[in-house]
Amino acid sequence: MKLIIQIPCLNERETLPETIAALPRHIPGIDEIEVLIIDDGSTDGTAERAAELGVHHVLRFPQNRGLARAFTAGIDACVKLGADIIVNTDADNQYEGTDIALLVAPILAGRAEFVIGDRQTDGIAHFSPIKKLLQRWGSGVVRQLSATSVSDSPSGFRAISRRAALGLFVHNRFTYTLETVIQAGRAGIAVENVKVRTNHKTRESRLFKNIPDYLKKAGGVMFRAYAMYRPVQVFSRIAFVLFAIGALTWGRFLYYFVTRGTAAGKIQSLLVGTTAIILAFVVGLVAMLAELLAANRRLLEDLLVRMRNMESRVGDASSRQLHAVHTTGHASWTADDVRVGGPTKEALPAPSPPS
Ligand SMILES: Nc1nc2c(ncn2[C@@H]2O[C@H](COP(=O)(O)OP(=O)(O)O)[C@@H](O)[C@H]2O)c(=O)[nH]1
Ligand SMILES: [Mg+2]
Repeated sequence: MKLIIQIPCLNERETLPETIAALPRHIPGIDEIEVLIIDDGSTDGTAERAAELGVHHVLRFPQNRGLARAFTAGIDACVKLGADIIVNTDADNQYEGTDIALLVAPILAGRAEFVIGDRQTDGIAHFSPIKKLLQRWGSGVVRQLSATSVSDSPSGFRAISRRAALGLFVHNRFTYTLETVIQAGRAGIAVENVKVRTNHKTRESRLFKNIPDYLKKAGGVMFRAYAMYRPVQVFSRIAFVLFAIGALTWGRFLYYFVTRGTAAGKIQSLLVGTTAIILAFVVGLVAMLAELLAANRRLLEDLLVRMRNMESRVGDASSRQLHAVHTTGHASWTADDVRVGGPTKEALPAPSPPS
């Protein structure tokens, strides 16, 4: 059983040493642990620092492509590198590294394929009350949209089985966290929550400037993801509302026409009602088209899953080249290493100051 811990990074040279040092070198039930860094166009030498720190693989983008793309490229690389389980964590040592053992436990036990670390945001001292409220409300909305019981959907601390990873697709550029939960839930993947610990804040978030910025981006992502996975529900509800408006305004017109015998002064109702009913039919047609497109998307996704699976089994050199994964040559961390005093935390090079 091989675990690859992937860490998306944007200029994380400073915090990477403590993040790597905190990762577990051995977990019961796991034979091999490797670390993959996704360096998304960092300009502070993150990739070089990572190699010095003993990470096993570095995937480097020459320029910034954003976290969502880095996450999916990392997942793709991990599958090709033979991961049975992939754990995603932050480079700012936000999550307690030893809790990775808790995250992978439900997958090892065969209960779940997608495990989300619940940061228990209500207890985090540096989160403002409004941020806590929004986290709670946002997770509630994602629970509804995904039909799962996920308690902390924006958490980036996750464990994903190889099978679930093969079927993950992220279409937005801002964040993978919400869309992957909605997708996993709708695809019938078993999702589980695990309570995890978080560390002190090392710096401000690189992803969102402030709460309105987060709401704007996350709201759009959630709506698009839901519309993509449940198109008929979204568009037929819109069509129903339009039809109801049309029926009411038409009813108003008819009422006056029948009781007063004249349509004078009620022509606007007639116009609004007719327009709303026509729009309802158009949106109804859009719902049918969206469902046809969704059927096509499901077929394409099925093909992609098979292709990813095949690619990961074909000789790995070419596929690694395709994704520019540089393998550093450091040996995997195994249970034997720990017994013979191999690359334990203490053996890692001490963090050096940034140049
Ligand atoms: N690949 C990539 N990683 C990023 C980018 N922005 C942030 N990250 C990484 O994503 C992780 C989460 O970012 P962070 O600032 O901690 O966000 P927060 O935990 O939501 O406050 C960290 O490991 C960052 O280095 C980006 O544009 N590309
Ligand atoms: Mg973070």
